[in-house]
Amino acid sequence: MPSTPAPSAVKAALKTQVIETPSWGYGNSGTRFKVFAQPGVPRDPYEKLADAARVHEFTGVAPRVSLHIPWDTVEDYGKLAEYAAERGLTLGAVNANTFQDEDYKLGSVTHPDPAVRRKAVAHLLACVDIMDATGSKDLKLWFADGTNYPGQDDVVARQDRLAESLAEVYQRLGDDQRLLLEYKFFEPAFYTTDVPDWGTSYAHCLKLGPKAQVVVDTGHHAPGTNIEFIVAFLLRERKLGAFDFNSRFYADDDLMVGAADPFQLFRIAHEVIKNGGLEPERNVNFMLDQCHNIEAKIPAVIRSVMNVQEATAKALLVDAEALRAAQRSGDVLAANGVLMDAYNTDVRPLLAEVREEMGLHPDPVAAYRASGWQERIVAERVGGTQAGWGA
Ligand code: LRH
Ligand code: MN
Ligand code: MN
Repeated sequence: MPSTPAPSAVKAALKTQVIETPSWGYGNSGTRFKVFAQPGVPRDPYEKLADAARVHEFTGVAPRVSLHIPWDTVEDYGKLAEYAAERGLTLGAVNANTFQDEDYKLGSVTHPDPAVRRKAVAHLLACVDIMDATGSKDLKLWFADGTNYPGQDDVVARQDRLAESLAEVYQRLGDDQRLLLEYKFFEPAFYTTDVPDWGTSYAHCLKLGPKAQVVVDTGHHAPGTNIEFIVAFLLRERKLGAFDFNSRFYADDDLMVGAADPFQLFRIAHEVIKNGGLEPERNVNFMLDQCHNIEAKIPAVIRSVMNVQEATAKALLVDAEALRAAQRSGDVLAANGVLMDAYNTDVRPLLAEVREEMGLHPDPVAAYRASGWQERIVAERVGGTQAGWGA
């Protein structure tokens, strides 16, 4: 007999999910060809938080904001955390940036010159100081390091330098802080990348210890890669630290999550749910890593949060018992049918109910548009800054 999960349990689970939004998603961004500035965008990290607070106000599930250093440099990080707290927010992952400095042309933590490596590690350690001040728990590392030409550098020596640098940063972490290592298969390096895939990230994290975990950025894989398999594997190994959600048609497009392939997002969410990834003790950080180059930014972040919720809701609706029974009996079509039934459910009414039960408007984008915030920031903020990305 089918035993679809009780709506009350599905709703309760949806209310516990936290989606962290990126500070850089609120600023102007673009491609290497052009940045299209939008009126009213934040001029400093404080204004980014003010916008993030609107996303949380209308969705109820986005109370944390990732920072990117130096894009979000401020004098006093304690003050920034207080400003966030006054708006019902906390500061989330601190993203280190060792990819926009002249010195890093040949790499940062894997650079052949020890002086450059020192500079890069010093930046990572400074990011942990910032975490101490903001109360952030996650140090998120993505390295642009790699080579463009065969023979350019010794790939194994680069792995050694990477391991040594990571170990020094790992030592500096507090008991409740984590190092999250993100991988990406290419760009900006085009021949070798020092952390190109989950296996490389996993191997380094394994060696570092329990406070090191892998970040899966959904836009960082070759076309056709089965991302949900990676997610399932890492959850099984207790090494999935976080997601950077976005979607891609071609490469690292950073489009809104769920826009390009909502079915893939559902398959990922299914592995998350099935393997305990939503349980708070697993501490998987569901982050967005997106840039809204041509669309209105705040509503786009709201839509992205909703897209993650929709995929999660569908995954929660999977009839796990029926799925297991079909799998045990080798009924391939029935097993696949169980997943497709969940995927094909329109969960929007369920999520509208969840929001109403949380005291929110059932349609967060409409509520945002009616709030007058956009008109206010357009009038008040003159000379918005560019997100570091595309700068
Ligand atoms: C790299 C990346 C990484 C950076 C962000 C801005 O492509 O995904 O997470 O910090 O983009
Ligand atoms: Mn990312
Ligand atoms: Mn990326």
